[in-house]
Amino acid sequence: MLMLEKFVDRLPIMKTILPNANIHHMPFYEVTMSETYQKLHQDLPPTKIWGYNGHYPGPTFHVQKNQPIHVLWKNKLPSKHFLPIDTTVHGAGENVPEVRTVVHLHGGATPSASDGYPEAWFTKDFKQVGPHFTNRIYTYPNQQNGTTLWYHDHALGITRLNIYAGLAGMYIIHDPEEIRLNLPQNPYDLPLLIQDRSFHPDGSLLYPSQPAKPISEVDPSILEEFFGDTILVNGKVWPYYNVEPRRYRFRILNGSNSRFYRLSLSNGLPFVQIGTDQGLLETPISVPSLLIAPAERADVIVDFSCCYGESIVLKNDAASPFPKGEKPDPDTTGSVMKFHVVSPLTCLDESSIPDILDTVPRLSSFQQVRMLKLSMRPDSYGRSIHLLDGRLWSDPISETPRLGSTEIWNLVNVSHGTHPIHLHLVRFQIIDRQPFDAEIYQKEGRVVPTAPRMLPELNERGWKDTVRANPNEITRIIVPFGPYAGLFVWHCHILEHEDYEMMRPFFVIR
Ligand SMILES: [Cu+2]
Repeated sequence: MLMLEKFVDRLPIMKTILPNANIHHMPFYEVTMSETYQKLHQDLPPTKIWGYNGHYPGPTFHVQKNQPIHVLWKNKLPSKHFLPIDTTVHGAGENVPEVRTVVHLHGGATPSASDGYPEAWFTKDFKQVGPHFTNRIYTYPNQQNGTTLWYHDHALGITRLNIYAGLAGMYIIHDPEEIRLNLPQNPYDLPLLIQDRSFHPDGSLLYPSQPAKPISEVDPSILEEFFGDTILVNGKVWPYYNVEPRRYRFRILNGSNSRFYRLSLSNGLPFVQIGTDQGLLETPISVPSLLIAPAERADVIVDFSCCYGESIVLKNDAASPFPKGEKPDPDTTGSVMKFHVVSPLTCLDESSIPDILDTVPRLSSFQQVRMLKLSMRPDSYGRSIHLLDGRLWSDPISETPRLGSTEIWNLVNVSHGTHPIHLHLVRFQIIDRQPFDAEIYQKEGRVVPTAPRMLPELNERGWKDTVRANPNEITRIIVPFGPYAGLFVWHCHILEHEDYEMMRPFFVIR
């Protein structure tokens, strides 16, 4: 393992992308995926990455609520992948081009044709396209609550590798109504995109071609999970950031392949969480630590006004795999970044945190209930394969909610780890979680609850698009299906699971 000095590079803030043109009063953006080299740490040679507009992470979209935009995503990547492809996983066989891309706006309420279906992929200059490809230009309506979304690659069977190569960026929907809340604003409103990576000594990205217990018949082989030994924020290894003694708003995104984080600040300062994946909470929730699974977002305020002169480490103590794996080493993956409260106040901090942020109407009526098992079994090589409802990606569509209807999905996790389950298109609420008897399930296949239903954490009681489904628990979510009909996917956001069968299509019918 490469030992890199921590907190020596300043936290970069991704550039804001500007539209190339306006078409019929709609901003039109062009984004080119390309290969380039980027300094990820002062002591590392430049690292080969794949970036949107040549940057890792990609530029940030700042869009206005109810202002639709068009985006042309262009693939200018090489025809060879630089990370190890396992041709035995779904959609990644010898019969498809090695480098395929398709962009998904995570959390976007997006029509099907612009949602980035995993088989709507395209190669360089659209020379080849996948079976579900229909259109080059995507439309994002932005008719949803102001919040932090992110865009990333979603090509079938190689999503974990394309995102690991660098294909991810932030997308912030600004609601003009939010101004009345007087929350900290730019330059005190900052994105923190957290990812783990490993490196070869020459600075190149290290993604193992074999799991810890190698599979001799399959090379390269997919891993059950990937955990890097180095933490990056906004594309820099263990950065630092000089802050003023005032309130900051951080839009935290876990963009890691498999790693969960339980974040805390070394001086005990709390996070005041104001928003979840899909928008503001009803009231601010002060939490000493913040658990965040792959693809989840947390919108938080940190008030540094008390700590002028202090250096504060953003720490992580989540086990990997979560929750039963190893705890991180405080010297490496147990640290994320450092804040130095050393900058003088440029002006008085007049921001505030109001007691009431928004209304989140509780959903209660529903038309359909589904029991969906999250399970695991060995494949023919003895590797773990994770399944949704016991089905493969290629099995016929089984979830066909009606447009405008509301459903309760019971996510029954009979596997060993927490799966962050993400549904495209929709936002949902977590109703509760209930533990069940794992032994009875193993012996008889019956789900017998062992304790009462537990309400979600206070900071989970907002609109969500990704939910942590813990092992030996039934996680119930209530989901209004809309605003569009059509073909979408739901999946585990541990990318190594998503790429190996833990993803299913669903079809919203009219
Ligand atoms: Cu999973």
